[in-house]
Amino acid sequence: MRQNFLADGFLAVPGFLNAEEVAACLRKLNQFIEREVPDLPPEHVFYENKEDRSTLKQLQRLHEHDPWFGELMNGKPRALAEKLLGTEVIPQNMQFFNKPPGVGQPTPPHQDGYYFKLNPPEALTMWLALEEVDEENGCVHYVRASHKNGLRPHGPTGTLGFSQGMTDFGNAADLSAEEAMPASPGDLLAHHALTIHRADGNSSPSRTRQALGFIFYSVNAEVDARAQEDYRREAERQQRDRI
Ligand SMILES: O=C(O)CCC(=O)C(=O)O
Repeated sequence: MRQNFLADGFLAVPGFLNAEEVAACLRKLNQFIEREVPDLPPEHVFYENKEDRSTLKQLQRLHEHDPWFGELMNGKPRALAEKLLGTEVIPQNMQFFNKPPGVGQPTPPHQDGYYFKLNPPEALTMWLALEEVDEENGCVHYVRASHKNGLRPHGPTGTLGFSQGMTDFGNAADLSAEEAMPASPGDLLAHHALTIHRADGNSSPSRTRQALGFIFYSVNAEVDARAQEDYRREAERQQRDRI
């Protein structure tokens, strides 16, 4: 698995969680969204349309808000992250990603390393499907082996939750190496911090597109605290302007 991950910059692990485990995640999430989300700090809760609670698109730092999520992250995902990166890891963020039917916006092409501000950029993100995800409701697309070519330029996107996107994405090499990653409930995707990825919006009139994200940094990666703080302030400012 580590060899494939290092060669391609991403890996798919079908059936990472079984049906019972996925059902437990969905139960817990539904309960959390109903009971806890109204009291979370606004910078941890993103809606497509703030006036419409059914358009919830992202939750941040789940592992800090509820120990159930922390335990989940520190179990199988953390063990796999250590295998793939080949080092001990620091759990950094656990997220909920949804694309609500009809209104779920595209995820702009980006490299997570641009957001992380790490040196060296040794980190990975896992993305766990909680329901059927395909081209219609906005599956993830990866650009194979793109993690080998360093960070590309990014700029503001106007997309809440993905405020920065690549400004030079879409040349012939990007497009020919791009791969759609449809997934079934319980399937896990993992990508390196430099792997280019994106997703379309949700064009289904009725299906949501719910997933969990887990971010792990290698213990060898140092955060450029100043660059990260500048970026965090800017992202919060952009979000406040929209609230
Ligand atoms: O859920 C998505 O559309 C993309 C998620 C993503 O970009 C990430 O986990 O790094």
